[in-house]
Amino acid sequence: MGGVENYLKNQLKRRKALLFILIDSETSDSKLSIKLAKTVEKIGASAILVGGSSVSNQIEMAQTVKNLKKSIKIPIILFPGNTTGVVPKADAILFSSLLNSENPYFVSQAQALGAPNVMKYGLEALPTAYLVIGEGTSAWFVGSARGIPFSKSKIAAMYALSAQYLGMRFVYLEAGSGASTTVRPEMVKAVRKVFNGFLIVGGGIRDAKTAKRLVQSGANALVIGTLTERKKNLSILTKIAKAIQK
Ligand code: 1GP
Repeated sequence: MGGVENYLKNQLKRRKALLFILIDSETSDSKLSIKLAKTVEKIGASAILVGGSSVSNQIEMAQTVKNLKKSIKIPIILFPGNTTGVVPKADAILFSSLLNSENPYFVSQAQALGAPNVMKYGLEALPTAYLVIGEGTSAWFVGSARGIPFSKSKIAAMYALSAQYLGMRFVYLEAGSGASTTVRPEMVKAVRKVFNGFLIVGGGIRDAKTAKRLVQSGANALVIGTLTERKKNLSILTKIAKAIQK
C-alpha cells in the first residue's frame, strides 16, 4: 500500500467520508482549474481527480496536472478513461477495470497498454473496480458498459464482491457525469455489506441531503464534477463537504 492510499485511510479516521473533486481538463481551462482546486482544498476536499471518460487530449491533461501539482497540497489522482489518461506528475491513479464493460479493451487491454507508463511516471496504482450504473452517460457509451440497472443492487453487490476476491481495494459506483439520478442509497448499502474496501460513489450528486444519504449508506468518498462548473454552486459544495465529513 502506498502513500496516497494510506493518506485516504487516515483521512477516514478523522472524517466520516471524503470529498473528491473531478476536474476535466477538457471542459475547464488551466487557470480556472487551479482556482477551483485551491478553493475546494480550502473547503475540505481530500483529493482532486483529473480525467474523465472522454478526455482525448493527453498534452492538455499533462499540463493541467503539472500546474495543479504546483498549486495545491492535496493529492492529485488520475481518473483515466483510456490510456491517454496516464500522465506524469500526479500522485496516484485509479487503476481501474470497467468490470461491466462488454468490450474486453476496457476490462484488461487498456490496463496492459497503460501499465508501463504508470510505472515510468511513478504513479501509485489504486486497484479499482469501476462499475457503471444506468445508461445514457458518456462513461456508459465510451466504455461500452452494460449498465447495471439502478434498481439492481444485488448485481452491483455481486460485482463488488468479485472485485474484492480479485484483490481490488477500491470500488467506484459510477452513475456517470451529469447523470440525472445518482446511484441509489439501497445499492450503496448492498455493496457496503459485502465489500470491505474503499467505496467511491459519483455521478449526478448535486445537493447535501443526497450526499449525506449516500454516505450514511456506506460510501467512503463522493466524487463531484459537474456541480463545480458554476461559481454560484460553491455554497452548495461547501454544504456537501460539511454534511459528509461529520
Ligand atoms: C463522473 O462521478 C463523476 O465521473 C462526477 O459526476 O459530474 O455528475 O458530478 P458529476
